[in-house]
Amino acid sequence: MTYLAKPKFHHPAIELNDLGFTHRDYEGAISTLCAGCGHDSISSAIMRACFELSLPPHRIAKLSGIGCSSKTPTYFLGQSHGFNSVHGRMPSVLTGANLANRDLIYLGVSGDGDSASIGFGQFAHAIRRAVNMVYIVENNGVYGLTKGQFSATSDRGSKSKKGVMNADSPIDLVTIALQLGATFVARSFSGDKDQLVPLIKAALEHKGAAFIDCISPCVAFNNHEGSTKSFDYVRAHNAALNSLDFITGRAPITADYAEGTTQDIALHDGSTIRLRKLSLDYDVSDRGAALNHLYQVHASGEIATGLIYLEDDSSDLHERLNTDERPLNALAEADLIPGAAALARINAGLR
Ligand SMILES: Cc1ncc(C[n+]2csc(CCOP(=O)(O)OP(=O)(O)O)c2C)c(N)n1
Ligand code: SF4
Ligand SMILES: [Mg+2]
Repeated sequence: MTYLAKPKFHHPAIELNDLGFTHRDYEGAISTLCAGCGHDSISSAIMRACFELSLPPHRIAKLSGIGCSSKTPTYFLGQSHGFNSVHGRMPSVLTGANLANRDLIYLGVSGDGDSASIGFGQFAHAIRRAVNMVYIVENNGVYGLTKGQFSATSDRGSKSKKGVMNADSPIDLVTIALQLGATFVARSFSGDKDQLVPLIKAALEHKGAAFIDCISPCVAFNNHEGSTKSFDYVRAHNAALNSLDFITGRAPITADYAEGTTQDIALHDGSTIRLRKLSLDYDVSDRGAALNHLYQVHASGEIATGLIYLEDDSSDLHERLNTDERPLNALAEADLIPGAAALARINAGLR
């Protein structure tokens, strides 16, 4: 048996969402990851975000590659569609699924090995094509599943558990996603649920490629002194730019904040992101400034977290390709084989 089903008993007064579901309806099998693994906290944040947004579980498709991180979709959203693909190939499988049926909500879950090493090209193309998805990298700086080798996101100078120094320069997926035109870019930490849950909610409501790099310490192989992805290191070096509240039409937030410290961003679906700025001069709508800021924060040994970039007037792959709005399985034979006259028209248009 590769996974354990969770018993479904719950307290009769358990909280219900707008669909009448409890958070138990968003759970999956019992996790088999190491106790304390950051990835389990991210699973729990995903479940919380989907519960709070009242998303119908059967409208969500979760896709992953290979790794401890990529195993996690088994442990959440047990009633959603799921596809555990090949190492580094999640982005192309997700792109294909999304092209076939744009009506589902796509959640790609990957690791730093899965996305920054073997799947680096796949990651890049899914982001630049603006596939409508939430793409989460559970970033622990190692290949956890294969026993802790340095991954491509491991910082230069950081030490392995056995004391070996990493001499290679790191790949920062946040910087790459910004350069590739991602319209929602964030970084968070598995140990900061208050920051992570609203970020996931906002990403789920975003149209286009929403990327979240979530630092997620590996307690078995990368949580020691000398690592820059350990719980202690990230807590001590977390340079949060902002924290946010995700406000749907139904749940306005009334808390008072000092003038100039908040910024409301209206989204397509009528909801609002309320940014509480911790770094007052930071502008989430300035891609160039974001890249510059990331460079400076990294050079000072800190880790920039929060909502790093948002382009609300975004588009997605379907809009760019002008595809039919109906899913492929809803198209009839006459739609798929329009006949000789339509072919002649297309050919004439190419002459
Ligand atoms: C094609 C292929 N190459 C290599 C492997 C071996 N392998 C399995 S998981 C993994 C790395 C996983 O690292 P990451 O994506 O960071 O996930 P983590 O376990 O750290 O969450 C590797 C190299 C594989 N399964 N398939
Ligand atoms: S090996 Fe590391 S990444 Fe894998 S489950 Fe254990 S703590 Fe998590
Ligand atoms: Mg990893």
